[in-house]
Amino acid sequence: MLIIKVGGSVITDKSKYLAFRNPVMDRIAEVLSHIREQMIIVHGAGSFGHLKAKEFDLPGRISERTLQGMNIVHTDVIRLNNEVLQRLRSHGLNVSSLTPFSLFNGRRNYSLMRRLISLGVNTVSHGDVYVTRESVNIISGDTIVRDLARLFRPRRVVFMSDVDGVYDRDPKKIRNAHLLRTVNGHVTVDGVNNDVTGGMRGKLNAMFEISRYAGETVLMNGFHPERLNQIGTERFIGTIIGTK
Ligand code: IP8
Repeated sequence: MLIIKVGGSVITDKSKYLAFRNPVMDRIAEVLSHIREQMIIVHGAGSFGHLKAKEFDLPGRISERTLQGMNIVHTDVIRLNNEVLQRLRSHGLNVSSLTPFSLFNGRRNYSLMRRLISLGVNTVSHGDVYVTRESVNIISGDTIVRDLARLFRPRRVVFMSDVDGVYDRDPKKIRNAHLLRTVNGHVTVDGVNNDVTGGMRGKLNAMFEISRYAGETVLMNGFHPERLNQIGTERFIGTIIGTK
């Protein structure tokens, strides 16, 4: 089994509310359509989630405002999910989409996902909002991937992000930063950390944990989805996380 996380910063312009990158998702879908292995695809929320989540103080205790924000954000991420599904379907990928808002009643419940996986169905899920007894929570795509990796022990988990991989220094600030082909221990990430689910630092921590459950955990650039086919070869551009 393969779990693929498609970053919100890849398929949306995170600075512009509701800006879907149709051609980018289309190329990713094309590459995925050639894979003959069971797949779970999880996408982030990008500008369909993070901007309104911040504006409405999410995650937060239940209030008129957070409940209103919950509905806005959920409606928006469903719109993004529909765009993603249409791109996948146009390349012949017939997938079931599972939306956390409706699946998670207070706790993160994956029983429907388990059932569909056991039937051999390819599934899609996404970062979302959901309600617990006291609060409106946000579940990031990375947390979903971590839960699924723990449950299904996939052969490989691939994170498609907006960078080539993990660098020894921040490539957005330092010109000759080097891409690391593998990272094993703790690496310092000197990046801006301004998104509601933790930014790059949070993602790396999640990836290290995931690498304990998956045969292989990979970070690569989603703007070059064809690199997926080069994983395991000398030509591959990306980072293998927590090699065993
Ligand atoms: O983009 C965040 O998911 P992520 C979900 O995977 C929301 O971090 C609703 C902001």
